[in-house]
Amino acid sequence: MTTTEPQTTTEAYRQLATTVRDRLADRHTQTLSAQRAAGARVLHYLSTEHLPGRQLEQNLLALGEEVGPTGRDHLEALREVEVEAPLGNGGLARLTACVLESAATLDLPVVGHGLRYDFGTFQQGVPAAGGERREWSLTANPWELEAPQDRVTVAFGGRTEDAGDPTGLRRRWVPDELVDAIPSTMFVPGSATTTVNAVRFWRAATHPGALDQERLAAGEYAEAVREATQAENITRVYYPDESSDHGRELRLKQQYFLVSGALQEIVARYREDFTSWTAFPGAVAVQLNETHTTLAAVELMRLLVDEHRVGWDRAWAITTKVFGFTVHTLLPEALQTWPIWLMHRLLPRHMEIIYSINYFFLQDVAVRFPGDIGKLGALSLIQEGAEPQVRMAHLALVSATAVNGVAEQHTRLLTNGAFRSFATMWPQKFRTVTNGVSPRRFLRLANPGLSALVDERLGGSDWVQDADRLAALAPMAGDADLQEAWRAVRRANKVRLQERMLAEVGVSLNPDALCDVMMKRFHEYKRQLLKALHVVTLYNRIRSEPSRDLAPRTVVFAGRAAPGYYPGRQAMRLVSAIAATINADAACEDRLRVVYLPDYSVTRGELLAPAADLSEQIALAGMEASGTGNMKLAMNGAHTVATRDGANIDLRRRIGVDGVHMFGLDAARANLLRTNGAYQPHTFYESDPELREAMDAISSGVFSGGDDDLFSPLVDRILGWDPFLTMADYRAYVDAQDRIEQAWRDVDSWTRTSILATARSGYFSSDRTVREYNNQIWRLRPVSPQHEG
Ligand code: 26Y
Repeated sequence: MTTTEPQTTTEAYRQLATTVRDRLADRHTQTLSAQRAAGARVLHYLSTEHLPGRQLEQNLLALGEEVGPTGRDHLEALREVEVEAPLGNGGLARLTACVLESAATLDLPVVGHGLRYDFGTFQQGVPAAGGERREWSLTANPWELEAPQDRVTVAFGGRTEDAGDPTGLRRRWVPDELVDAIPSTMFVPGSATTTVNAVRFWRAATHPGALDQERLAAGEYAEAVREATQAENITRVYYPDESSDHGRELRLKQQYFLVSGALQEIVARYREDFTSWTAFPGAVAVQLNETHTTLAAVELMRLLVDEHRVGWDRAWAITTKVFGFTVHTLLPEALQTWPIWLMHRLLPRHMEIIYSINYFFLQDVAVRFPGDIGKLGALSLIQEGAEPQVRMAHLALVSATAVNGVAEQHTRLLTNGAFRSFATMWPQKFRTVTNGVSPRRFLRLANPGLSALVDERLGGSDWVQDADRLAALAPMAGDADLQEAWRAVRRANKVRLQERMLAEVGVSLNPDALCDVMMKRFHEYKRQLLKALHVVTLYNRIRSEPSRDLAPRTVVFAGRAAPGYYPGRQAMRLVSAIAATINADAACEDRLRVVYLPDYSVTRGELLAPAADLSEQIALAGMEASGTGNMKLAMNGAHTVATRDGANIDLRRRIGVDGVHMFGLDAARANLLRTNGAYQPHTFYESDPELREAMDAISSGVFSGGDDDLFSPLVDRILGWDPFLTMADYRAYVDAQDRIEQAWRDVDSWTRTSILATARSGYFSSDRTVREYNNQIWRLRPVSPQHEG
C-alpha cells in the first residue's frame, strides 16, 4: 500500500487507515449489490453497545495485504497509535463485534446498528481518591464514513390524535420534537472472503426545521441555536448514569433514537424493492441484543399501522415473525423497565401501542391459564405499583419469534425462573445459542507467536476460518518438541506483558511465575473479592512462614466499573491497595506479584489472554449468563479455575477436567443458601483460620497504611450479609488453587493440558455461534460476492 511521505506516526496511521477504509468501502458496495441481486434476507443486529477493538491490523489482514518483516515493525508502531472505540462496557458489547465479524466471514448478509456517541466510556485509572478518568472522544475516527444522504428524522413527545380509524388502533402522532439521525458506516470485513458488511452508527443532528425562525428574525440568534442544537446531545455521551430522572430520560431517548433510525432505514430499503408487505418477514430479520432495543418491535408496529396503513392484525403477524431476542443476564435488576409517565411524555404513541399489544396478549394468557388472575399480573407488559412500569423483557418475549439464552445453563435458569410462565406458554420460542469469540481477533491477531506455531504444526492456517481444525493439535499434545516450543511462545508472551507492565504501572514481573489473570468488569457477583481473599491468603502464608515452598505467582486484575457503582469501585480500590502492599514487601519478591491494570479494553484483553497461565472464572454459580473471557483465555491455552456457571460448564465438557478446575457451590445449592435464610457468613470466618486471618488483615489496615476504617465496611458487609456467598466458597476455592499449584509444578503435564485447551477450543469460535443463530433463527443464505478486491 503506498502512502505519501508521512510526518508522524499518527499521521501515517491515519493515512493508512483512510486508504484501507476506502478499499473496504468499495468492497462493501460490491457486497451490497451482490446481496441485493441475490434477493437475500438481511439480518439487522441492534445493539446499544459495541466494542470493535482496534481495526488496522484486522482490516489489513482481511484485505490480504502481505506485511513483510520491515512492514511488521512499521505496522507495530502504527498499530499502537490506534485508540479503540470505547462504545461499550463488557461481554455483551464485545460479543456484538465477534458476531458481526463471524457473520461477514460466513458471507451472511448482516448489518449492525449502534449509537455514534461523541464521548465513549471513560478511560479508567486506579481508583484511589475517586479515580482518574480521562475522556475519550470519537471525533477523529478514520474508520467510519458518514452517510449524510441516509439521514432520517426521529420524533419525540407531543400527543396523539384520532386518525379516522373506526377500530382506534391506527392513530396519528403529533410529536413536538424532531431530531435527525445520520448514520456513519464502519466496515466489517470477513476473513478469507471478499464480503465486507457494515455497522451503522447513528448520530443525532439538528433537524433543519427545528430552528425558530421568529427568534432568528428577532435577533435572538444564540438562544435559537442553543435550543435547536439541544437535540444533538442525545448521542453526546455513552449511556448516562440512570440514577437521576434526567439520566433515565436520556437513556430512553438514546434507545428509541437507535431503533427508530434503524427501522426507518430498514423499512425504506424494503419499499424500494417491494410493493406488498407480505414479503417483509422473508426479507428482514432483526436481532435484539438485550432489552435495550426492544422498542424496535413497537416502532415497526407504528410504521406499519400508522404510516403505511397496514391493519393491526396483519402488522402484528408480520412483526412477530421478524424479531429474535437475546438475553445476556440473570440479574433481575438488569431486566429493564421504563416508568409509564416517562414513556407517555417521550413516546406517547408507542405507549398506546404497548397497551394494545398488552390487551391482546392478556386475552391469550386468560385462555391459556383460565381463572388464574395472578398470571395476568405476573405476565403483563405493565408492572403495577406506585410508579407503574413497562417491562421491556416481557415486551420482547411477546414480540419475538425466538428468544435465546447464551449458554445452556443460562437458558435453563431463565425458563425455570424469570421467564417460566412464558416458557410454558411458548416452549418452542426458547433456545440456547452458546456464545463464542472470534479466533481471528483472540488467537490469530492477539497471539502471533502461538498462531505461527499452530500453523507450522498443522501445516497451514485453515484453522483461522475453521477453528474445529485446531483439534488436530490434540494428538501432538504429548510431543516433547511441541511442548518446548509451546512453552517458549507462552514465555515470550509473558515477557511482552512484563515489559508493558513495567512501563505502565512500574511493576516488574517474573516471566517464569504462574500468570494468574482475572479480566472482566468489576461486579460483586463476579467476585473479585474472592480472588482478593486468595491473594491475601498467599501473602499471609509468606509472612508467617517465609521459607515455605510456594510456586511463584503473578496475579493480574483488569476490569472497569461504572462510575456510579460503589461496590465495584470499592473492590477496585482494595485490589490496588493489596497490590501496592505486596509489591513493596521484600519477602514477596519473585514469589508473589499483584497488578491492577487500569483501563481495561479489548486491546488490553489481547495483551493479557496470550500470557495467562490461569484464567479466573469464579462468579457465584447461577449469576454469569455465559462469560466470554473464559473462552478467550482457554483458546490461548490457559488452564481455568471455575465455578459451575454459565459457559464454564460447557468449557469443562469440551476442554476436559484437567484444564478446567471446578470448585464450589453449584447454582441450585447457591440459590437455596441465598434464599432459605440459613446462611451465616460469619460462621465460615470463625471456623476457618486462614479465612479469618485474611479478613482481619484487610480490616485492620494492613493494606491501607494502618487505616482500619477504609476497608472495614467492605469486610463487615461480607461478614454480615455476603449476598454472593464469598465466605461459603472460600475454602473450596483456596483448596482448588492449591491443587492447581501442584499441577503447575508438573511442567510437562501442565503444558500438555494447555495444548489440549487450545486444541479443543474450536467449539467456542463465534463462527459456530453465528451458524447456530442462522440455522435456528435467522435463516439467511450466504452470498459470496465474486469480485476483485
Ligand atoms: C440496562 C442496564 C442495567 C444494562 C447494561 C448493560 C444491563 C446489562 C448490560 C450488559 C450486560 C452484559 O454485558 N452481559 C454479559 O453478556 C455476555 C455476552 O453474552 C455474557 O457472556 C456475560 O455472562 C454477561 O454478563
